[in-house]
Amino acid sequence: MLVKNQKQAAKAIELEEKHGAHNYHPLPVVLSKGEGVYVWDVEGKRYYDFLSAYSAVNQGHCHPRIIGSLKDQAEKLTLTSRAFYNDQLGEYEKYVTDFFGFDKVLPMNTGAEAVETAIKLCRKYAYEKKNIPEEKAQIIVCENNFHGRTTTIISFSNDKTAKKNFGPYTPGFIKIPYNDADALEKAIKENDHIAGFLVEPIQGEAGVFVPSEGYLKKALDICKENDVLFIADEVQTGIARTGRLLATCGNCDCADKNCAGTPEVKPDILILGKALSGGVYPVSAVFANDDIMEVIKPGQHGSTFGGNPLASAVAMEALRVVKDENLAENAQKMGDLFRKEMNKLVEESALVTMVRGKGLLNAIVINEAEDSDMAWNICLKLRDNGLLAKPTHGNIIRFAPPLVITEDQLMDCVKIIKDTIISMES
Ligand code: IF1
Repeated sequence: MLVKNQKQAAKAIELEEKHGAHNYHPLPVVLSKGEGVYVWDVEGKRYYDFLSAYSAVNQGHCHPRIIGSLKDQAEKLTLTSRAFYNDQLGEYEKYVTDFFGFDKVLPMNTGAEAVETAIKLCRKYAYEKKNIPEEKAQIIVCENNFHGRTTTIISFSNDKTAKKNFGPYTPGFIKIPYNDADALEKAIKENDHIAGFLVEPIQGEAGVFVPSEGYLKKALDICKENDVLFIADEVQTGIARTGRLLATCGNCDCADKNCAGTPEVKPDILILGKALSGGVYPVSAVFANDDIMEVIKPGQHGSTFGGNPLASAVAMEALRVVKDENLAENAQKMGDLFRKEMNKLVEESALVTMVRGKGLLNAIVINEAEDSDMAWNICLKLRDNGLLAKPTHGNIIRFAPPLVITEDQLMDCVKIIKDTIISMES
């Protein structure tokens, strides 16, 4: 049996190699089943999933309630296009705008599509409400950003791998250092026609960089003082991943200390994706209040699948699960425990120099050059020991399990990570 399954794994890899574009370099493991925090390979070996499909399966793999909503709706109506109304979209739009505290939502499919939508919305608002001269709008972004892979988005990336030979690039973006509010103020003062500031509350792909306490609030205040739209890309940090419903501010009265995110940091435009559907269907969304969203008129933006009934039904259930299972609170608690344990490893190991993160979005930094393959080799060994993770840039390994993880499961993973790394100390 084992040989047969090993052949099945080899076959799967061979087929991808032969028939698929080589736009990824996956860890050599062939998965066939997922449930909660676990995934199984074709040979029946079980792993802890410490990537969560880049924070898209926060609710755990194949959550029964979300799968149930997918099945129920799939048997009724999956797609109508927006040429006609359907009985799910309006319900969904009311549900999510109440859930996150905005007047309106523009439903899309992928995170990058939602980022592109936010850029278009910001520019249109600039031309039609702020009288910025057409085609002159500038949007400030941060160095080492990751907002997706469309041509416009990589135009303002500084990641050579993601950018090289995809030009000519879209103009209208100014890059500043991340986590530097003074640099934001300077860029706004020194440049004309600034329409917006697009920022990740935590820079995920760059290596899970958590900004200083107060940075987001200070940046928001500077935007408000200068009539610049604050655009929060929470595709990766949203939906309870960082221990709060949002890393910025959700549907709360910030005087209330139970702010769902970071008190007082209410974005003008909020971008969500990934776990908005619990990882069972591509669903993304752009939120804004009426004064901004009303600049979009019929026929000016959209997509075939945006706001389809299946996505609407799935996303509502995925969000109900986040609330009902207190996933933000669990992410906060388990994240604190994880970093506490990883800091013990930092003390014990010469290989691990630091751990950083918020909630269950964390990363460890390996004491090797960026181009060393140590982080990759550690991930191969972690795989052998039953835990799946992948390096982000070079020497940084991201750890982001589904938010349903229990304390016992987390401590089991801590042991796997510690034993693996200690075993690799030279
Ligand atoms: C890949 C990581 C990368 C995102 C933020 C928008 C998007 C993403 C903050 C676009 C997507 C994914 C893309 C995937 C790997 C993963 C990722 F940071 F999550 F690890 F690449 F940086 N904003 N992130 O993180 O959303 O269009 O993918 O739905 O492209 O390799 P998308």
